Amino acid sequence: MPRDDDYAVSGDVKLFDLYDKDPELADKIIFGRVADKNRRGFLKGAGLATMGAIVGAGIPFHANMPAGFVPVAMASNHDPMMGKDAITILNDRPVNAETPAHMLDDDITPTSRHFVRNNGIPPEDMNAGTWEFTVDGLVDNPMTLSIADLKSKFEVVTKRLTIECGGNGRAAFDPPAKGNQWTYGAVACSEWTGVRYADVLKAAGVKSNVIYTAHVGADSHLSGDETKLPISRGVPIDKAMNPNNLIAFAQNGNDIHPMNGAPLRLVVPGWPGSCSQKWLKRVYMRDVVHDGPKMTGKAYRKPGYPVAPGTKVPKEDFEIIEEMPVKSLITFPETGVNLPAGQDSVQIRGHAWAGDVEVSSVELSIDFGVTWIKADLQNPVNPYAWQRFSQTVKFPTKGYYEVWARATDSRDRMQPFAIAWNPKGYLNNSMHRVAVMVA
Ligand SMILES: Nc1nc2c(c(=O)[nH]1)N[C@H]1C(S)=C(S)[C@@H](COP(=O)(O)O)O[C@H]1N2
Ligand SMILES: [Mo]
Repeated sequence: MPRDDDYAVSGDVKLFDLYDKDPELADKIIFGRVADKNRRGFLKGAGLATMGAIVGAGIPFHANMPAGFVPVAMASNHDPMMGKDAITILNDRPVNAETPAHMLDDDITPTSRHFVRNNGIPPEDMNAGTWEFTVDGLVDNPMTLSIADLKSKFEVVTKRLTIECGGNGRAAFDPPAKGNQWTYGAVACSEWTGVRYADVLKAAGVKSNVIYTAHVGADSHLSGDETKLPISRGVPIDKAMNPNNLIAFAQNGNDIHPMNGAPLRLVVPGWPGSCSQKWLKRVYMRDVVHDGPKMTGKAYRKPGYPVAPGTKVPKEDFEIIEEMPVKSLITFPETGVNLPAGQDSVQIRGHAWAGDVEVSSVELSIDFGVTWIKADLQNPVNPYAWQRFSQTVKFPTKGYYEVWARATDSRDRMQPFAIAWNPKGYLNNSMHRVAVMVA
């Protein structure tokens, strides 16, 4: 049994370290006692003083804090940044890297800040000049095309498209879910140039019995087994025919980055990033739901009904994840910011997006969700581009605050405060919170 002083409480206490080692003791240190899950304002006396010491300031709205609440200031533990423009490397074989929220402030995500999610080993040959791409399966005119053919035969279009990994936000799952422990940064909105997936499918003549697509990339399986694909996903033919999906050969006006699928990739926005096959070599049309690697079992699936955290769910109750849920991200200020003395207001900025539809409003709270302030929200520049929100908020006194953001989509679905837990850790669209210290 560790003793209390094994956990020196200081400004650098990290939420995860503390909770990993001994959650009950952590609760005791943070909250003074095990949290009463049902009421607000339980925090007083020593607990409040301890929490204030950890976040480094008094907490003006502490009476509004939900029971069992852990200030976000304690949870920001980005590793030293390296690699692709200082984004956070989660894994190097396969390569997985996410971008801290405050580095996603641009309307168009620079290539150097586009997250990377690889399931296998990228191909060595990414030569755009010799690349061949095939459309076959249940089509009238199977075709093999070079990138030059794609450019000459089809209309070339440029669109800003949001790609988000289905597992973005998994790190917050409790109990934890296996897989990349993405925090917030497995999302990006780059500008992609290519031809419409739908135009190519129409030219190939999709047969009337087709219900699903199948996508194949040139990356290889981690095991080295050449007969295995690391991932091959597909989408229902109706989704494939959406005119916003691209077969892209350029990212932000240049060649696609090698880690983002050079020289050719699918971009199927609004659905899990896994639908956007990188290093695209082939798509084939099927009269059954595609059953490639990571389509079956529990991959990119969740139970068809809500489950309590930790529930074991039978495999047959898992359903393929389709549209991604409404979400927002605060990209300015960076969490943990100290406002200089004399400054009591700041312009909050970020982006919001919503699967196949638009975001209709974004609201901010600085008092732990008791009151909400409507943010200015821009229209998307094109369907599936994320939408800029901004609003200046004024803090009534000095102390520790959290800014919370919640978006609502055009179907009136709103981001929740809590995670809708599922066994594989997908679709966490709980509100983003950033810590702000007012001096
Ligand atoms: N060929 C191939 N395509 C792929 C993957 C992959 O491992 N191989 N990963 C998928 C997943 S899970 C996601 S979230 C997106 C990520 O795209 P990015 O790495 O360009 O950000 O690519 C998808 N396309
Ligand atoms: Mo993903």
